[in-house]
Amino acid sequence: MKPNAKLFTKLLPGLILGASLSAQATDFRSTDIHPDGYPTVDAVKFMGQELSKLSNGRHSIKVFNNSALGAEKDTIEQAKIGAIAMTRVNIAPMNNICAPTVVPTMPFLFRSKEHMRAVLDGPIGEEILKSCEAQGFIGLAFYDSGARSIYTVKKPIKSLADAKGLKVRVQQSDLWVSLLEAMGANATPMPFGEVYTALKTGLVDAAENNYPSYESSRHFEVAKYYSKTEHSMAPEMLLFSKKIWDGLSAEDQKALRQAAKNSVPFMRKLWDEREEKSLATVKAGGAQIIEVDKASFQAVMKPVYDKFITDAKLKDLVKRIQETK
Ligand code: GTR
Repeated sequence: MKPNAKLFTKLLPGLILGASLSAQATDFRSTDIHPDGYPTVDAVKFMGQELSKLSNGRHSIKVFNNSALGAEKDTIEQAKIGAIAMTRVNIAPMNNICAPTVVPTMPFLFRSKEHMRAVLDGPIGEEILKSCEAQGFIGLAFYDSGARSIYTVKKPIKSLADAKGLKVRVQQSDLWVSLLEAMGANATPMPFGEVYTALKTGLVDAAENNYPSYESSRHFEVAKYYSKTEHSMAPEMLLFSKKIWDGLSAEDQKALRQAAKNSVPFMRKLWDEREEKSLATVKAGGAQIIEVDKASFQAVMKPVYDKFITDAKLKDLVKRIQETK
């Protein structure tokens, strides 16, 4: 069977389900690119248990992780057409689809984990989640994704000058291309699943991510220099298919929203533990953690803001985030 035909057969029950959900019991299908035990995967499983409780055992969630249904760009498409109910993705692949999602991705915007959480838990987070509805997605929650930093194969980055000319893998988002270009690097967008080989074969010189992804993907085995640029705290998102959502009762929609909400503190606890554990694992595996002149990176980000924070609404969001204590 051709890969596409195979994927279609896997998705077919979802398509049929998507058409006539209403009152019956449903095992909602959700996707993730990460392996078993990764905080996002376990948090969505927990959300499923919460949903089951809140719906008196009628509904549950089945997680297809490990990229079983494709890369994040693909699963976003699948959710849009109602072939799957939910997808857990980083906010980055939504940047080209839903403009307000660029805001929490912006370089050096959040001052700390606490600042990021305060913003995303409040009205600003709600507004950004809601803004994806017009594009066919119900934004249910944000999850943590830590701070992203650059890691290199050959030589460490210590200040901005070291990033010049480096081929750096980025997520599939125009904003991410501009962000790395602002540092003087050559940005190469590609799905996460291809990055290990790209680093190993020299197709790229570097990538960027948080500690848990650097560790779980084993990228630290091929790119040993992890330079703490901490250039973005782009969060994770839980997106539900509006196509399926619109066929659910108000009561079921409420249960889904509540279950997603309940999974956030659970996820954060897993996340905080995993960040520490991953850091220890990569260090033990030979990775070097390098302090950088962060200000030199921060200083060149104005063109990225000029290019992406274009209208009054986006400017206001940035301003309100900066003003959030
Ligand atoms: C991870 C994130 C994934 C994906 C990946 C990437 O930190 O959890 O959703 O965005 O990074 O770099 O593609």
